[in-house]
Amino acid sequence: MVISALADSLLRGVGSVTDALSAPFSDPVIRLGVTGLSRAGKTVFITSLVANLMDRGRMPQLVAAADGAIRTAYLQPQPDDTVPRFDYEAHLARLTAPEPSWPDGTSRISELRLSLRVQPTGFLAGLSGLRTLHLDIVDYPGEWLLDLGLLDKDFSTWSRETIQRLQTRPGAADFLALLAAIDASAPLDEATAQSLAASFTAYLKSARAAGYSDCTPGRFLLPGDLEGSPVLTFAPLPQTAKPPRGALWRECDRRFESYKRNVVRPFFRDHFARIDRQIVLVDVLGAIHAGPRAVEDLRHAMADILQAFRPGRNAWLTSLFKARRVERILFAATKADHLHHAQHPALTAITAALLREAKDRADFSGAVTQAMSIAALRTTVEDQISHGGETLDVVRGRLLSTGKQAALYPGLLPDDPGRLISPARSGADRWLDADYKVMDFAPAQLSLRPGDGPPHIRLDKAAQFLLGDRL
Ligand SMILES: Nc1nc2c(ncn2[C@@H]2O[C@H](COP(=O)(O)OP(=O)(O)OP(=O)(O)O)[C@@H](O)[C@H]2O)c(=O)[nH]1
Ligand SMILES: [Mg+2]
Repeated sequence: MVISALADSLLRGVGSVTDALSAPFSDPVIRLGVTGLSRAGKTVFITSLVANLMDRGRMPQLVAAADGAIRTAYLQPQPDDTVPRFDYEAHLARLTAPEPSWPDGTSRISELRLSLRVQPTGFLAGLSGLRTLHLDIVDYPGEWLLDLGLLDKDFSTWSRETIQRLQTRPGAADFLALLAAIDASAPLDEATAQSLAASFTAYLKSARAAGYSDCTPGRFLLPGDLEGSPVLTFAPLPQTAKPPRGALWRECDRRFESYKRNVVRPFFRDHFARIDRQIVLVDVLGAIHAGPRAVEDLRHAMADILQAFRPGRNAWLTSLFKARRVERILFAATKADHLHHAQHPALTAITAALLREAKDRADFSGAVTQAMSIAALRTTVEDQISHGGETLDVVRGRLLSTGKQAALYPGLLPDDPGRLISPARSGADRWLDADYKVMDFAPAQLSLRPGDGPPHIRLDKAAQFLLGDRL
């Protein structure tokens, strides 16, 4: 407790001293951040990545796996004692069970250390011996990055903007009605604060279910251990002239500030600022399926999320990063196994275009970035069927709902991303010239050969981009 009262900068200072002291005796570490909005595919990605780094038979595009430089990979206790461990074994067991199933949603940060024993090959082979590299993988919700935007706002600005946004969003009617019925300058009554917070949370949930991505404060949707605490018991309120002491408005203002200080800042300080490499998983296909509004909202949410990777914008974040920065950022469209590979380049182009504006505004302080389409766990096989005299490229898999095999033709993605992004920007309600489908497939039953990890699409290429240069 005393420590958390110290200034952020002081804390960072202490951290770097211990890092420096232990550096000569410790092996190199890469901290890989894995993020994305809810259901983007983080848990499946980490599980499959770790399994495929331990059994590297399906990783030909990861050079150090293909040429045998990685000798072994094994799990070790992670360095951070207070962060929950990523439950790799349980997730893998579910995905590879005789009746495989998807992992449950995750609402908090977790971490796993995978250590790699590497023998340099080629020119350096004779000169150096086996060395160890630790890969610390950190799984955290992308929604938490959106909270960075709250740090610049005071309660009245945040309230005004949020209430304005609510007017056009589905599921906000109840909360707006409740707001209309209360007096924000009346003395705080905890039951009122609770019902406002509950109603506001219900709205955030329905906005998210309707495909909206920008649903801050992030912990309202993913409370973890904070559920029910005062720091999550507030809601945006209309500005009132000079709310008296003890008024509901004052107390919500105080809790909003407390949320920033006790929830948002510690996450950025203790976790985010220590990341070296980052993968941002994006369910682009899901948004396209949900329609133009969801695509537009995803574009905005991504731009907001990416602010966090441009610390120059925020003085406080800059002071945390000091000379450090995130070196590589991969933007990966997930669940590419819903598409025949002929359409993967179009999906990658749409992903890059969605991020374009955010990327153009700054270069992420020099980080190397790339867009890619991947499937961490491939659930389908490709096929062609003839339909009305046409040959269609389809994928086949087992439906999650019925367990039956089905063929999916998700629609033809345009080669020019502008054909989706322009109507989304101009506020169209639905796609004019096409219809896009997704189906929920169950994980396929696997019979893995010794040495092979779970099947995937381009996980090896993603790993090469994220870590290849350090192996
Ligand atoms: N077909 C296919 N579906 C996937 C893949 N990865 C994830 N999914 C689907 O996406 C859902 C969410 O995946 P998770 O890995 O749990 O996503 P998450 O980002 O960890 O989700 P939260 O923990 O809720 O934030 C899964 O239940 C699957 O239905 C993939 O590689 N292929
Ligand atoms: Mg998860």
